[in-house]
Amino acid sequence: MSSYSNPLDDPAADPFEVAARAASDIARLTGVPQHDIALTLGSGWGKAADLLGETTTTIPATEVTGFSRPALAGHVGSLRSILTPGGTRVLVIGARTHYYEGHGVRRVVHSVRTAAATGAKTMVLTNGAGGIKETWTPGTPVLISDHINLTADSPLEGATFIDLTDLYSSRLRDLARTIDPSLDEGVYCQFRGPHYETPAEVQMAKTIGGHIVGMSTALEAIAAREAGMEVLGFSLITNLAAGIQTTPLSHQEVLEAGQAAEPVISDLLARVIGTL
Ligand code: 8IG
Repeated sequence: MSSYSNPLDDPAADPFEVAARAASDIARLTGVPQHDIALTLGSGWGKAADLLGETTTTIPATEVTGFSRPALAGHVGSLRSILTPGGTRVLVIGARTHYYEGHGVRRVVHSVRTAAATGAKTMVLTNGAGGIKETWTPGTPVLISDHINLTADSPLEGATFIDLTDLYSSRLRDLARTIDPSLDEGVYCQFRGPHYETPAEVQMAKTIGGHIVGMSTALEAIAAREAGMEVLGFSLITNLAAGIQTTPLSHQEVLEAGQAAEPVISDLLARVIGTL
């Protein structure tokens, strides 16, 4: 037995083997041997799972190998198995580990590797984020078209060269737009956080081609691609990025914008997942 409280913290551990153990925990605790789609719920998206179908099991994430306790109230630390009306099994991950928690990138992408090990072929990643495009107002959901990873880190270990072309599947984005043709899209910049950006950093992100600023998703998307999954990404713009909006950013405002948008984005997400 390992002496580490989380087996991923053992440098000698194989993260894919830990993910395989987590997937077998999920199969045992849910009675569902395989899931088809995985969905990570970010800030503002917490209620979106309720409309997907029947929740057959809810598991505290702490009962699954390798999962960390959630760092933030409002980030629900649970995994849910949902059966959609169309018969699809969706694994809902309400237990994101953020890079800024400082536990290393293996912990950040463990849920994605676990999802792949349960059999999921599609990874739907959602987040709350800051918007750079002036046309976006708080509460606007947007598709992620690509990302710029500003963490200077990678979930890939060793000489693992993975192509990231069309990482945020254009096929899945097109499908999402059949549900809501007004959905805009943008390039997501992952910053380390947990501080928000300075206005100068937001201008840098804009200059290098970014439209959305956040603290998650890019590293997870890379791991999903490595695992062979097709990725769909959504950001809920809960605030305009620093300097784009003239008032200071507050976490409370971010939560409120998420709550206000909840019914609309929940319906959107349920309908999109229904077509996958
Ligand atoms: I919600 O403005 C949310 N998350 N980096 N910047 C970054 N992350 C965020 C922001 C933001 N808003």
